[in-house]
Amino acid sequence: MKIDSIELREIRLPLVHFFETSFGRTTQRRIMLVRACEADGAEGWGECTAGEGPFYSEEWIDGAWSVIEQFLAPMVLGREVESAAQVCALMKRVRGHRMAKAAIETACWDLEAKRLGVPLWRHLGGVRREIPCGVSIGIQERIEDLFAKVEEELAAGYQRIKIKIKPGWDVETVARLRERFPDIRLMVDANSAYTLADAPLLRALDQHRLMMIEQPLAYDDMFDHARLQAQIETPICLDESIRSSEDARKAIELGACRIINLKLGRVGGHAEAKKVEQACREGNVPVWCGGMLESGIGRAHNIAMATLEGFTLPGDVSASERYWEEDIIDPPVEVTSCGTIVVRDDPGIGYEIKRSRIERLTVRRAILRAEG
Ligand code: OSB
Ligand code: MG
Repeated sequence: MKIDSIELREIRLPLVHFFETSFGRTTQRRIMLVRACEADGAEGWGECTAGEGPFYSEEWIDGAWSVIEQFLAPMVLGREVESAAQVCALMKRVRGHRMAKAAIETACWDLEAKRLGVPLWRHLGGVRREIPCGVSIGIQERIEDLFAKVEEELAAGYQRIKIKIKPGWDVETVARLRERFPDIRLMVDANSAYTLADAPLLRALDQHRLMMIEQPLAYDDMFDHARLQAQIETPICLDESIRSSEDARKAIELGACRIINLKLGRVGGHAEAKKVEQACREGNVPVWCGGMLESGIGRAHNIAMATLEGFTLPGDVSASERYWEEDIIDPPVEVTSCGTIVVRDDPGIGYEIKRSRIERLTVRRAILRAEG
């Protein structure tokens, strides 16, 4: 494989409903898409999962755009590699910036699978044709709004409900939700809103039989999570803290979590995600696929990844219609009445790219080519 050009585009997509976490509210996504091409015109698509601001992690769309233009694209363009699995090694000299790297790397995987004429999920080594799905419900203005949302998602068939929590929207909210829905599979995500001093509050969640509590403590911590896990019964799931397979190995060994939320962008692409999945399988830690409010392209990559063996729990990857009036892929991602997504068998990510829609939504574009 030799990438001849990388096209970057920024598109703007308004969310159907605002999405609020402990670190802020999003109403419109600014999404960077990557199209990687070989000299003969073969192409693949990837999506950068960085947010609008550096709040979930240090990365954000404008930083990712710059680091790709100035450093990452020049490291990849015109360089011959055996396969997409080697693309991340080309960018190794750049530290961090994993979402930016993943945008390029995942596009290369799509390209390679299309060239081979196989669906990406098979090319990655996936073992299931149907993935179990849950939903992530943001912080609401009123508890009644939360009840209505949960009602709606259960009616649609989703297998588990995750709600975002923050100080002031936590124990009481969970208690009322549990009272209203005694038997559902329920979990919470704090996005680093607490410290170890909040252990008593977090322990109060134990009685509500949650599947897990996601990232209660600092985004860059493992040590305090291990301490907290020793004090609570609810399994801790790490999201922000796991940036590589090495992080996964250390977190597991330390007892910092019992479950891992695996996000493709956060770990730097499919090759590293496969390593994280493997580390978790070896450590008997279940994984599930997280989401970053992706458009259809990122969503399709997530679906392919979630077919790997270790993905045994329902993830945050749900139907396009929950996010967008109209997606940029065809067909949109749909969920069955049993709360699953059935993988597609077309080559690569398996969905058609809606080029004219992307063209209309584009607010910025760059085409990068090998020097000389
Ligand atoms: O912590 O999992 C998270 C969205 C943006 C940033 C961080 C997170 C999330 C979600 C939404 O929970 C998952 C989704 O529906 O895509
Ligand atoms: Mg999370």
